[in-house]
This record gives sequence, C-alpha cells and structure tokens, in this order.
Amino acid sequence: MGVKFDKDEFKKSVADNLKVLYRKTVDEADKQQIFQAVSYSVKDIIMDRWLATQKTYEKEDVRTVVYMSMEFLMGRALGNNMINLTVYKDIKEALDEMGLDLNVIEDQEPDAALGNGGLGRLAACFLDSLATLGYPAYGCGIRYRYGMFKQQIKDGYQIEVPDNWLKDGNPFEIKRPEYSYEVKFGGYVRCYKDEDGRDKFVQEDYRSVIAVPYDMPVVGYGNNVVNTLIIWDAEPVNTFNLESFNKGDYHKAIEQENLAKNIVEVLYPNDNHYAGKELRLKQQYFFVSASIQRAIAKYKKTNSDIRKFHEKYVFQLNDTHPTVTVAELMRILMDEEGLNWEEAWEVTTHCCAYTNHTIMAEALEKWPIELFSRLLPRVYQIVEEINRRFVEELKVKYPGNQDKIRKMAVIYDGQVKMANLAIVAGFSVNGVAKLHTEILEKQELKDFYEMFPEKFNNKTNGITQRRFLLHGNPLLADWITGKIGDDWITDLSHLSRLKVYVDDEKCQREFMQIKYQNKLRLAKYIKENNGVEVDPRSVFDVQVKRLHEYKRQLLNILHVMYLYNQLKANPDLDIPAQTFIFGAKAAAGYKIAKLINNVADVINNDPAIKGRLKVVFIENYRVSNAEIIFAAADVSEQISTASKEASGTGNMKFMLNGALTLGTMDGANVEIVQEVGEDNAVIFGLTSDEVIRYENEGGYDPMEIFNNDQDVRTVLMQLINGEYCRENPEMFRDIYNSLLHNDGGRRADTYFILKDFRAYADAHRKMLDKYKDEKGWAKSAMLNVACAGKFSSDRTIEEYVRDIWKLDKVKVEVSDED
Ligand code: CBF
Repeated sequence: MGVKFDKDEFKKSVADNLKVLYRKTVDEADKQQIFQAVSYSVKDIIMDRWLATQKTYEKEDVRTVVYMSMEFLMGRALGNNMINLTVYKDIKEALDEMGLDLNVIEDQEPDAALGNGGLGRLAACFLDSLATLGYPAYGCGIRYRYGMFKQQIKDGYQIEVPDNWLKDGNPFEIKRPEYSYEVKFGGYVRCYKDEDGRDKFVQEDYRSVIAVPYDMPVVGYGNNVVNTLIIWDAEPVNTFNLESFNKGDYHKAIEQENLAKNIVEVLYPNDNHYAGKELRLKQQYFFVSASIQRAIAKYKKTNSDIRKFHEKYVFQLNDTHPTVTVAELMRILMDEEGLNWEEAWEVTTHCCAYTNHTIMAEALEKWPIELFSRLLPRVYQIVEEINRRFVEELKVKYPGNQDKIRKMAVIYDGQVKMANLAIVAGFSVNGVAKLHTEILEKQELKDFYEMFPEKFNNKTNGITQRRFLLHGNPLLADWITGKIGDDWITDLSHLSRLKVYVDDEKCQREFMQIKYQNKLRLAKYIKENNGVEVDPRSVFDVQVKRLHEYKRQLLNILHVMYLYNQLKANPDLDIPAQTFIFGAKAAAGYKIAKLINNVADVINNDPAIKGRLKVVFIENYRVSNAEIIFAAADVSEQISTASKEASGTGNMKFMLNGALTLGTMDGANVEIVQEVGEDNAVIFGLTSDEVIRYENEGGYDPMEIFNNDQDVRTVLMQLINGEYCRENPEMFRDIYNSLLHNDGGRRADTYFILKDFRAYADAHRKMLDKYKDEKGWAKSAMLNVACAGKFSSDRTIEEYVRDIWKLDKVKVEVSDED
C-alpha cells in the first residue's frame, strides 16, 4: 500500500501554497515560507488517509488506547511524515527539480519539543509504532506555548532561552474548537439529594477554562493509517460565554483569563524530578479532564451503555503525571453519568493502566492535601474515599500492620501519593526494562507486588527505526536494504539477517565507510554550530542525554581529565585520537555543563597534545540533532549508577546505528548486552545489587579511594586548584565536596563515581584496544546493528497490546493508492 505520487502535481501544490499563503513565487519566498508550503502539500497527502482512518475506526467501533502523557517529544514532523508516507525520495527529487534543497527545508522546522527526555520521546515512538502497526490509538497531551527551553552556552554556562516553537505557525496541526470542554478548578462542593433521594455533588464558585484541542497527524508507515495526537490549549471561559462579564464580575473574568494563559504557558523542564508546583497540578488536571471528557463523548456517539466504557477504552498513564485520571474518571462517571460508586469503580479499574519510569525518590509525585483539595475539591473527596476503602482492605488483609498502611495508603502524612493511587486503581503496573521491573517488584513497590502480583508486568522500552535509522541515517538504511531488503522498516527483527555479512571484509569496509561519512556530517555540524574542529578519524565517544547526577556525566569528564593528565605525562602513549562528545540540557544551576565546557576549553587549546584529545559540548541537544549524532557515534556512553536508569532509550538508538556500548549493568543495557553478546560491548562497575546493598548500609567511604589512588586525587585536586578555572579556583569546589564529604542528609559520592572510576578507566582502555583492531571493531559494530531487532518500539507496542490493551489491528483503504 503506497501513496500514488505525482511529481508535477506536488510541485504545483507547493507553488500554489506559496501563492495562497504568502502571495509569493518559489523564487521570492524565504526558507521558512518554503518549509510551510511544502508541509501543507504533504499535509494534503495525509488528509485523505486521516479522514479514512477515523471513518474506519468509527464504523468498526474499535477498542482504542488513549496514551495519556504530559510530554510528547515529537521532534520535527515534515521529514518523518514524508518517510512514513513512503514519498521521501520522490519529494526530494521534485524539490530538487524546483531548485530547492530538502535538507535546508527540513532545517527550518522547529522541533516540537513538548517533552524533557526519555519519557516524552518514548511517547512519540509509541505513537509512531501504534500507527504503523495499525492500532486504534490517540495520544493526549498539552499544547505548551513554550516547549523545552533552547540551550545556549555562554562562557561555559547554560543559558535557557524560551522556545517559541509556534511563532511561525504549526502547519500540520488542526484546531478543533467544536470539541472543546470546560475544566473547573477550586470553589467548594455542594451536596444535595436528587428526586430519587440520592446524593448529588456539584462544584460551586469555581474558576474554569475551556480546553481546546489541536489535532496532529501521526502517520503510520506505508499503511494509510493516520492516528491523532491531541494537544490541548486553554482559552478563557469569558470569551466563550461572557457570563462573568455580564454579571459584572470583572475580577473573576480576569482571573480566568490568566488561568487559561498560565496553564499551557510552559513545559516544566524537570526530568526525573518533581517540583511540586501548584501550576503543574493544574496542568495535569486540565489535560486529563479534557481528554476523558473527549473519550466519553466519542464513546457515546456509538455506544449507549456507559457501564461498558472499559470495553472500548483503555487509558495508559505515562508515569504518575496523569494519574489524576483515576479520580476524574470516577467523578465523571458518578456525577455526570449517574453511576454509583461500585459501577464507576468497576469501569475505572478496568480502564486505567500505569507505567512506572523511574525509581528516583525525587521524581515521586506527592501532593499536599491542602493544595490538592483546594484546587480539586470534588476530585479530592473521591481520592479520600478510594483511600478509605483501600485502607479498610489493608486492615483486613494485614491486621495490625500499620507499616503496610504507612507505605501503601493513597493518602498519608498529609499527602496524596500519586503512584499509590495509580496502582490501587489500575489493572496493570509496568516497568520499562527487565531489571527495572525486577527492582520495582523486589524493592520499590514490594508491598504492592505482594498484594497484587497479577497487576505487575515488564515492557522493555523500544525506539522507532523509522526516525532513528531510516530518516536519521539514510546511508546505512540504504546499505541495509541493499543487503537484506526493506522488511526491517516494519519488522526490525529482520536485521538479524545481517549477521552473515559481519565477517565479510568488503562489507566491513562499506559499513565503516558509512560510519566515516556520518562522522564527517557530524564534524561539519559541530564546526558550524560550535566552531570546534574535530577529526573524523578519531574515536567519537558520545554521551548525549539529560544532565543528571545519576547519569554521571561527571564520571565521564573526570575520566577525560585523567586521560589528559596521562597524555601530558606521557606524550607517546599509544592510543587512538579521541573526541569526547557531550550533549545535554540541565536543570538550571547544575554546574557540570560549566565543568565540561571549561575542560573542553583547556584541552582543545593545548597544542602539546596535538589534537589527540578533543572535547565538545553540543549546544541545544534535541531530537533533530540527535539523529545526526547517533549515526556518527563509535562509542555509546551509558554509565548511570546501576539501578538508577530505569531503561534508557538513547542506548538503543546508538546500538541501532552501530556504536558499541560502554556501560554499567543498568536499565536496558542489560538486555542490550544479552542480545549483542559481552564481546561486543564493554561493561564495568558496580552491579545494581551492590549499589542497593551499599545504599542500605549507608554508603561507602570515598576518602579511602582519594587517599590511595594518586590519579584520582590529582584529578580531584584539579577541581579546586584553578586548573580548569583560572579566574575562580573555587568554581568547582561544590563538586569536589560532593564527592568526598557528607553534607547533611546527603552521602558523599551519592552516585558511586569514585567507586566506579578505576573500572571505568579500564573499560575505556579495553574499548580502545578493540578499536585498534579494525576488522574486529567493524564486526562488533555490525553485530550491534544486527542484534538491535528487539529494541524496536514496534515490539514493545505489540507486547502492550497483547498483555494490556487488547486492541485489534485495523486496515484502512484509500482510493489513491498505488
Ligand atoms: O521510560 C522512558 C524513560 O523514562 C525516563 O526518561 C524518565 O523520565 N523517567 C527514564 O529516566 C529512562 O530511563 C526511561 O528510558
């Protein structure tokens, strides 16, 4: 099933769009205008498929998953849409003939950066896979006016610049005001008896906003399916019905105006970290309420019995962020649809499934009951009742065991615990990699696992090969297709057929030549964007991900400092030239970016080491430049403290592009090594069991390492002797202290950096030894690609469908097919 593409028609469509949108010809239009016009032409191809898909879903009255997420890190849409419509090369050719360069056009599109990192990008990959596999699904999120901040580096510091991604308009979205809903905050709950003597609850004296949906198409690969990502915007109620103005309540009207403006203003840039802000809870409830109202309205179009809602809808809760879904669904079912508690509970507990994405304590969402009940008074009553009933159950099951109540209650110590709410009311709880799920079951959620073992399951994450290989690495994609055909695009397990080529020297040369071309491409990007010259013949050793203590960029840069010391002391050291590449956005104020940049400054400008070591911090790491970076990497740094990274997904993108993992036994690294074999990765450091044991014993003594390891001591002293910050030798003292000294409740070297340092340095040496063996390296790199099949999000989605969502595949027919 392919799109019938008519080149001349497409060219005409682009020219027509330029005329209609801007009153310009192709020659007169600027690059942004060309991007917009081309996007509208692509949207035109999408539209018939989008309509046909939604018609088919309605006609077949399909069971649907709603992926509820505060974050969708979609990246750019144009290239991805062309790829999935299978017209990328045709359009490139058409544009060439018009004198237009597709790469330049794609570069005009701002990333839709409606997410922080792994969790948001996972949601985007899942949407791609759902559409490609033909499953009825939609995503629900927020149309933040400002997405993830743009990062600039000034004097080594990160500067956060607002990301006004909508300023030139978003060509692919469609505003659907006809599906708007009111969402209410605050006020109080009035209870009265209806004519049948039943208790009725109404929220009075509330403030409200109107949630207005924008639909974004999610194009399946080559199958006519176009699903929808709904992102909700907020508009003030008063422009909607003017009621408050008419009553003369000017103050309330203004408040509602501000409420609407604030709610969707900006994405909280916190990854794996809960900040507890009132506005964040407003955002959560806002999109959750609107999304449930939309699902129920859709359901009622074709179904009459709301008691069977769960037969047609399942809500997947992407972490605890949308778990207020549970109580809001109960509220709507009872207060608006007239069900009693038991009926509503039956529906809700068959509708909601929860994914846990982290064990980091600071990411656990707990809302003070004062705030929660003030903002969501009726929803809070329902949470209280859920808690009351659950605590009763606990008392029966574990008589006299107060500890169970302390750990498992939904409300405890004056807080609403969102994970507990999701587990109590959900029918499924899943972790995102085997090890992570095991840790949940044995450690973090042990009590819940003992009580509800049937709810727990693992779903190892995955990534979409359409974006991260087919689009991001066209040279390798073509080479693979040349060898094994193109079935891998929709079934990544086919990559294993590459194994027969890994010992073939010609294939090895071809493969490494592609890697070299990709390194040239990245070197050019770095030169243009960072002004740093890097040697494409050097080892590209890459760590790109959010900056976070547990991800241990600090370990990486301390090791670079150590290597530099080694090279200075022994200029004849026989090691290949290396380029250490970092890319990461940080929580405001985190100093490691400054350290990396300062180290880069010193090393890159030291002629004595003759360019054998370079350090680059790529500014504004995001989905679009990630595609270029993965394609060019030789070594993939996955060095989190074991047990802390739930899964990781960058690790899979590197593997798919032929980089070798240098990592700890953490998250999905464990499964990567299982697939590719221990000889084709380098693993080091403490295991998760060891880390957990140390943690339970109160840590370890980093001073012992400091006292006994001269190399480590030298590196640490360089943090405080001005070596990397002449103008302020105190600049990195905090980092030094954090590694060596306890500080209040915080243990020295919380993330075991010094403990793992030697093993890490040895792992690097081992990796370089491998690199020196050219053929061995090529074979290992090829094996990484050949063994990456498991890590497609298509596989992950099939598992969610089989075990949790129980969806049926749908076929969509369109008249203009090839
Ligand atoms: O499951 C997707 C990703 O989610 C996180 O990014 C998160 O925000 N909790 C985790 O840190 C990753 O390990 C995980 O891959």
